[in-house]
Amino acid sequence: MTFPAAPGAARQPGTARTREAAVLNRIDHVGIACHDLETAIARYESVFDVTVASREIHEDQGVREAMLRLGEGPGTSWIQLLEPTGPDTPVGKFLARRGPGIHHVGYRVANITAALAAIGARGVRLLDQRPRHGSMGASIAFLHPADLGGVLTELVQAALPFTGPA
Ligand code: KFV
Ligand code: CO
Repeated sequence: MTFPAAPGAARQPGTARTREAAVLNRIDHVGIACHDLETAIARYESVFDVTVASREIHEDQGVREAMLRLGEGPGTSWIQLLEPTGPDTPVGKFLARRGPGIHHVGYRVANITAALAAIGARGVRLLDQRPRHGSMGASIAFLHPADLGGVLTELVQAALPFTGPA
């Protein structure tokens, strides 16, 4: 079903434009906290026959991470293995409190700036007011887990839209 947008209504919660902006297109990745990245990679590779497509360090987020590819083409999604760079980081604190396991879910959006505005207008606390640099050139932003059923939620706008064959 489509909702015609009223003129000038783009910034009001509940309008067609904000509904569109807040759409989560699919799961981009599941972030999994681990104590040792190389050990976790070896385990996932040997159990699932997945391969690492990218390894990066994000000093601003306090993580070393690896992206393991699931599938091909426009439906590709990822397992993101996360090792903290120190104890006083989001993943370091999470590991100390809960141990290894699912740390966050990343959802793909078409326009992260519009999505943040729309979702913020619905009362969800934005941990990032503006997008920041994420894995593989993506723009990312986090939403507070306390407003989303205890799930730390990441919005992901991919670096480039997929243009290859389906
Ligand atoms: N999931 C659910 N709840 C969580 C959580 C998580 N991952 N981390 C912390 N909490 C809960 C925690 O259990 C506690 O709840 C409360 O948040 C405060 O925890 O009910 P409780 O007991 O009060 P603290 O004090 O340990 O943590 P705090 O300093 O408040 O920070 C929590 C939070 C979510 C605000 C922080 O971790 C954050 O800003 N995270 C966003 C950034 C991030 O996690 N970066 C690492 C991934 S980088 C990534 O994915 C990249 C680069 N990428 O491209 O995909
Ligand atoms: Co992530």
